[in-house]
Amino acid sequence: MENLLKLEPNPSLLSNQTLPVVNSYNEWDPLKEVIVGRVEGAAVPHLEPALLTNSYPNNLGFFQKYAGQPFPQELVEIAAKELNDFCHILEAFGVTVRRPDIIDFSKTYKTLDFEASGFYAAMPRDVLIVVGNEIIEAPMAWRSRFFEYRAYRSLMLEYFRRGAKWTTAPKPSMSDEFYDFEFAQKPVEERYALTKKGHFVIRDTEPSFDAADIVRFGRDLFVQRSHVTNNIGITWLKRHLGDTFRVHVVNFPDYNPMHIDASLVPLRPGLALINPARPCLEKELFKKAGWDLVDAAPSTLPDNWPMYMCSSWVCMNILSLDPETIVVEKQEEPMQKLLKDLGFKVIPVDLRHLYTFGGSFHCVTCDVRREGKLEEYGFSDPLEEEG
Ligand code: DAV
Repeated sequence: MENLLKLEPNPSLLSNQTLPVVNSYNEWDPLKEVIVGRVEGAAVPHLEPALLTNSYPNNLGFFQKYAGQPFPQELVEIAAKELNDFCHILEAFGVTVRRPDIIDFSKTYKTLDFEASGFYAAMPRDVLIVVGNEIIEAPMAWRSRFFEYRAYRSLMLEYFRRGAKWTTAPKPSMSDEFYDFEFAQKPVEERYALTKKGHFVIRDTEPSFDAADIVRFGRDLFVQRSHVTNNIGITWLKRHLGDTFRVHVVNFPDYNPMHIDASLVPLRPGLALINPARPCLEKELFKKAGWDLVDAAPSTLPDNWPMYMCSSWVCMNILSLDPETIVVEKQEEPMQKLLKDLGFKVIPVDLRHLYTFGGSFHCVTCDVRREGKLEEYGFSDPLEEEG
């Protein structure tokens, strides 16, 4: 099959190539430069509608207690150490590591539409996406994340001065009309039932997306509608990227959706992980393109581990150093075994305390530069225009 022939990377063509300052087309090509987030300065957001929707009911007490204050210091210290150690490991593999500025996110701010305090710069994946040679700042949908881009501005300016194409997608006003307050107040089961029918906490009044709702497979990008990504945001992305890229909307039986990178994770051309608890509804699309979808292994995390922002499926939120080498959390032995059985070299790294802040290796990074160029991996045009 012609499609499958295209799946082989050709290292000899790539090794001596001079890469543009920003260059990343997929999640697996050899990694050269990466931004790794920080927890220093992290603050606990107020229970705004979108956060209320995405947090789990047993965590409400934590948010009520700490809203507007710095994250408890002992949590910050241990997670900051894990991140620093992760950076050193990346450097040992020859990857250039960049970090955002340290900002005090507990400061309050006021726009013409709302008042809030901030969150953190721990998850560059949520704010930034590199599509080819362009770096895009995502609009974001939480009031507490409105100014998060500022932690990355000195890096963005540097990349821009060095020749990068830098875009900021329009930010929603985050005014009261943008959110469905009634939805956010409903009991969790009612919200899930409504989300199953296509109802989300943000409305379609203004474009919005988090970069982490998008996953890159070369020319083809997959995006999910979520509590932070709306249809008009997806339309903005499609129109902005034009014909060079194809944006496909995919769906998962995830009724509290926020970010696609614990649901669909490509590992190398022709192979992706999916989440067995919320299997992709468009499996056929991948099969037709010659891709195998493999179920991720569940996390080993104890049930009582504090998880304020995400599920334990972040065990599949890995970072690929190249199509053969993957960073996996040190205590996620079943995930490690699965990947080894699939032929990967696994690098186990501690990051469990970072889970408490809402993510793992993919979330805490933004790959600014990978070797490689624009390729197709067997997919066809999206069937119908959405949004
Ligand atoms: O499964 O809870 C994880 C991604 C967080 N940025 C989840 C989504």
